[in-house]
Amino acid sequence: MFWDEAIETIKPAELRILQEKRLRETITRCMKVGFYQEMFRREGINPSDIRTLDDLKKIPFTRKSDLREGYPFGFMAVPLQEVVRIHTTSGTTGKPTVVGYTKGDIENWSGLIARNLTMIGLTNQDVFQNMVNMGMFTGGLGFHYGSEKAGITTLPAGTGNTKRQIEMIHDFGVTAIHCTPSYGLHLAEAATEMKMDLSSLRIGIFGAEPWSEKTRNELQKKLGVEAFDSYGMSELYGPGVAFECPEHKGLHIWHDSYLVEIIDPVSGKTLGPGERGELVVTPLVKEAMPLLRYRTGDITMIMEDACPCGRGPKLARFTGRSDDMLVIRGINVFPSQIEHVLLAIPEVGNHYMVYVDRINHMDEMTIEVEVSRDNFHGELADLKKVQNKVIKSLRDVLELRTTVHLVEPGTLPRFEGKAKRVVDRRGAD
Ligand code: DLL
Repeated sequence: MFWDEAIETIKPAELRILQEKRLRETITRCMKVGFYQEMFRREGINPSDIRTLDDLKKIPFTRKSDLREGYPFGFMAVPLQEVVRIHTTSGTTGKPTVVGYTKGDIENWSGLIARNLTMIGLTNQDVFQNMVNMGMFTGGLGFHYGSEKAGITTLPAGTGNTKRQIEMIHDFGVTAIHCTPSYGLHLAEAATEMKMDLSSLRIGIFGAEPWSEKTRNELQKKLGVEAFDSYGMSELYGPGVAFECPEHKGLHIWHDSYLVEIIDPVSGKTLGPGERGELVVTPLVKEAMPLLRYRTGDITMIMEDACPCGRGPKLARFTGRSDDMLVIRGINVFPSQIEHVLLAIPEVGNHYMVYVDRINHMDEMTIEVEVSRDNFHGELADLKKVQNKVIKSLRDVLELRTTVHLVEPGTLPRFEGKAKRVVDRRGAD
């Protein structure tokens, strides 16, 4: 069992001492990274100037776009021989963001997930089906290692083949599942169609994309589970950063491992508890890829009320992003990546529109792109090869199936001001 009472209910004064000690260790690790050496030099900061939590404000933010500069291994604070795992996630252009883990990181990360799973009541009596991608995405292996560490019987089911997933839940008496909320709804519908009894289920963990209370109610009713919200991001290890406890009012973040700030995304000014803004995190135990004041782009707030469970301050449910990143079926997509792909294909022009819809509970992305004038000879039907090329190139970069419609030159909207090429029609849900 992974209920670490001493750490999970640590008193604020003791927590501060621990955080400051770990902050200083993090600074030492960051000084092995060229980006931070250069930042400290530019800002005139001496590593020994950062001793307390108040000193943190002296350090500028780190952004996802900074990580791009270091592609692939520029942000590693240890030699590659000490990196035992690499995951990647979408970056703001064609290149992914690379995240590395030492053995110690894998221990820390799986320990945090084991704590979360224990917090929501999973034990070695449970059978857990992990229905997210087991590859470069952090969600699959992250939960897998955490749940094994907590002694839970774990099925690394991965994604796809919904019929087989449902049969496994039924045949193996699965008690807990993990997937994106949209896949959870899809699964529920498929189970109803198959007339399969999933009454062994009691807990559902849903995350990797924003979801609402309405979706929670639907998931709970249709799957017969208690639904828990799980938040994370690859740069901060992956899933397991913040997690709901059985109170279901906000997400606990482990303050011994993550230093949390909320800022106004425009001015960068620090906001207090109860004020909604962008989450900025300084991970305190990351070894291979330490980060300082990392701007997550995710909008939330620190909640004012203490939680009856005794654990530290919570984050409110995430309500959106401060940038233009889209989350499609749990996969992060930046509109700039789409543009990058289209501009590299000479047969299509640089006018395009992106539509995001939710069809049968699943996110669907449709891209309309104009054929370039040189390639249009009166019949779109002749351009099937071009259409397939666009679909394939998008899939290679985004790792996502998309629908592509080629349209005649000059038919898509032109913008005078800032182009608004992305239309998200998924609504509040
Ligand atoms: O999505 C890690 C994860 C895996 C979390 C499985 C939970 C479950 P990334 O692919 O790097 O990592 O995407 C991180 O997804 O910055 C948010 O914008 C969004 N996101 C993740 N969880 C939630 C959530 C994983 N519970 C990005 N609510 C983040 C809202 C979420 N948005």
